[in-house]
Amino acid sequence: MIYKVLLTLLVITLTHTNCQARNTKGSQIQQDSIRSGEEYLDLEQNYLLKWNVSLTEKRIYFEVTAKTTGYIGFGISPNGGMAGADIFIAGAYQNGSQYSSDRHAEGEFTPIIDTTSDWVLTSASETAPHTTIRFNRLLNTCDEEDYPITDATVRVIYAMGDTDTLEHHGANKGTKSINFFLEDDNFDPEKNDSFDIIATSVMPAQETSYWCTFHNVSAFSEKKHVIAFEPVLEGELALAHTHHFTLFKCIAPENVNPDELFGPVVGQGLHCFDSENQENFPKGYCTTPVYGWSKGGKRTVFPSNVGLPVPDKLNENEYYYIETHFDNPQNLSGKEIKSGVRAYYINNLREHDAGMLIVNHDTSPALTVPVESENFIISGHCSSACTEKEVPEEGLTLFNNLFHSHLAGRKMKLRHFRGNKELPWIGVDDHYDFNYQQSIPLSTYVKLEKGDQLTVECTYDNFNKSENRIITGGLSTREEMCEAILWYYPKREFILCGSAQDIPSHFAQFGITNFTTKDPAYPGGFPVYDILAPETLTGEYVESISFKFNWTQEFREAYQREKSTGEQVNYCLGVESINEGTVKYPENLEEFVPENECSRSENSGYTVSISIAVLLLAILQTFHVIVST
Ligand SMILES: *[C@@H]1O[C@H](CO)[C@@H](O)[C@H](O)[C@H]1NC(C)=O
Ligand SMILES: *[C@@H]1O[C@H](CO)[C@@H](O)[C@H](O)[C@H]1NC(C)=O
Ligand SMILES: *[C@@H]1O[C@H](CO)[C@@H](O)[C@H](O)[C@H]1NC(C)=O
Ligand SMILES: *[C@@H]1O[C@H](CO)[C@@H](O)[C@H](O)[C@H]1NC(C)=O
Ligand SMILES: *[C@@H]1O[C@H](CO)[C@@H](O)[C@H](O)[C@H]1NC(C)=O
Ligand SMILES: *[C@@H]1O[C@H](CO)[C@@H](O)[C@H](O)[C@H]1NC(C)=O
Ligand SMILES: *[C@@H]1O[C@H](CO)[C@@H](O)[C@H](O)[C@H]1NC(C)=O
Ligand SMILES: CC(=O)N[C@H]1CO[C@H](CO)[C@@H](O)[C@@H]1O
Repeated sequence: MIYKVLLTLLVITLTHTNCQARNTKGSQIQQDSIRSGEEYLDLEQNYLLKWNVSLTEKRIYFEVTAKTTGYIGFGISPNGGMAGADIFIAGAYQNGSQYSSDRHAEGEFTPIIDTTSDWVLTSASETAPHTTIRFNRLLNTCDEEDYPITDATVRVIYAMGDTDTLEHHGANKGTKSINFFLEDDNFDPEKNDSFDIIATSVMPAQETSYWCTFHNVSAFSEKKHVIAFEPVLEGELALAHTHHFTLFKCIAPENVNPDELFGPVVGQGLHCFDSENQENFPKGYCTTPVYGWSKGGKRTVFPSNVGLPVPDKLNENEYYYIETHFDNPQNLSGKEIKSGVRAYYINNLREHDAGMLIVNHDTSPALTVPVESENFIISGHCSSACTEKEVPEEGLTLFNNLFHSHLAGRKMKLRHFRGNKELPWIGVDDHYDFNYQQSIPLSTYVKLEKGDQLTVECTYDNFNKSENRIITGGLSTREEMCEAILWYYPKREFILCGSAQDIPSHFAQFGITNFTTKDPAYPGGFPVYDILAPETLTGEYVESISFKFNWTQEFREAYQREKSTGEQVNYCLGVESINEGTVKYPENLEEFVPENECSRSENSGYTVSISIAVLLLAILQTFHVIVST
């Protein structure tokens, strides 16, 4: 009898322990929703992929309809190629029977069948000229031959066979970046009112331009909640040349009529950073970022308890400012582009108002990526001193993140520290794709408390080895940025928090003892730095440090240490702006180690130490049961 009680309790406690183990995310709040979407993987629209993710089942369901009566290949790859890809091949024979195999590829040749099969085919049917297959997989199968699917961007690869025999698929293959966790499927744009903030601009005839436009949104007589933002890019020109844009809100100073201040410039545009025209445009009042979109991005839908409050003041027109980055490598002129944002709003207000915070490393020469470097890490910190002042007692809930870097960006990570303890990463993207930047709903919301530190880590490859130049912080896509743009609630005036080495200290590392600045090289660029001393390095900073400086192995190592773990100057833009003090990683850091779901399941759910704890608990509880009965 006692054994039976013990056994029952053991089972109960074991289940209980497992539940707790899954909730080791500490201050995070588990979201229980289904993400789904559908996309053609090819331009010809011959391969349609649909998916849905169940966070509770930790499983992803796929359906592919492809214009083939041969096999359908689907895979997830580290970089878009075959090597290292996790591949599923399936189809239906003419006699109706179906086939499938879980495979992986070691190169550009027929993928090898996995030792264990983790993809499940639920149906395959063929109606010429199409085949439809349905299949699913655990997000993390714990099979080393499979690729774990996370809430980061993945590169999917696809192929369509001419026949059911697995032979070379010719041109019928390709790759696309997708984030399977994006869309919240309970949003129906048809059912909501919206307002547009859309610019019609003539794209400047230069390779890179930041074009800024002013916009007017009609007064609302009562408060609304914006619950989704959707990019509007009309036509192929807009899609091809709009690299990214940021929507800012314009706020007039007190006692100034916004209609008088901003009204005259509505509908007009200018080079955002062109020093000549600035005084005619009141953009200094348009500094609150509201929404960020980048190439490849989709609609951003808010969680069901949050909305972005509009307007700031009832019965007053609101003014916005869009900073659009156009890519125009062919220097096309006279091309009119219509791009901007459609905001969907509701009248029945939700529980919370939303705000936006940028955590970054400053965009300056202090962000210098060495020549011929791979996996070079730059860290930008949002200091504990800053959150101590700007985060309210009850904390802030972070629910959405957009990573932003340029062409050399390879990996991005947003880390979270409380004291010397590191909490789970807020965002990780090990396959960062410049052409696919997007506000991503966090699958687990994160509580930011007073005194917490956030650190954004950006990993770069200075890929253009033939050119052999350093890459510095800057606005063009060939220069770099390092940013995490976060949505949170409840809203505060807390908008920017980051760090960088100050310029003289940064320069001192190269032995630079005297320098000067001159005007930007292009409209909107940053000032150009000229080195005056020492004599061996005189000349423009990028030229000298690329070609005159001796990048010895020893220097590289010391420089990397400084850029990732060294002390930096912090800045903080909130209610009480602070720009003093230094910041780096916490001392005696206890690093976060992600839970290894796999080692756990291999040991059928518990380890020796858990078993002992469970046994002790069970004995204690049995004792308690016996005593109390
Ligand atoms: C997800 O896909 C599976 C398989 O197609 C389907 O059974 C399930 O109902 C879907 N779930 C939702 C919420 O769409
Ligand atoms: C259907 O066709 C395939 C390929 O020709 C064959 O391998 C399989 O045995 C057939 N199945 C049935 C049920 O006839
Ligand atoms: C780009 O085009 C503009 C206007 O057509 C011209 O003034 C400019 O010199 C061109 N620049 C380059 C780099 O070709
Ligand atoms: C902004 O929009 C409102 C309402 O449509 C209008 O009354 C006002 O004149 C507009 N202002 C400008 C400068 O266009
Ligand atoms: C690499 O550098 C060369 C030489 O300056 C340049 O022509 C080329 O456009 C660069 N490639 C990329 C991808 O930036
Ligand atoms: C830096 O160089 C300028 C120009 O040569 C010179 O006037 C100045 O004294 C120098 N400053 C220092 C600190 O050496
Ligand atoms: C760079 O430094 C290394 C190690 O000190 C030295 O061997 C090499 O000659 C130097 N190269 C140049 C171009 O000065
Ligand atoms: C005002 C309005 O129509 N709101 C709708 C917006 O869309 C959501 C989700 O689709 C609906 O639940 C609302 O009723």
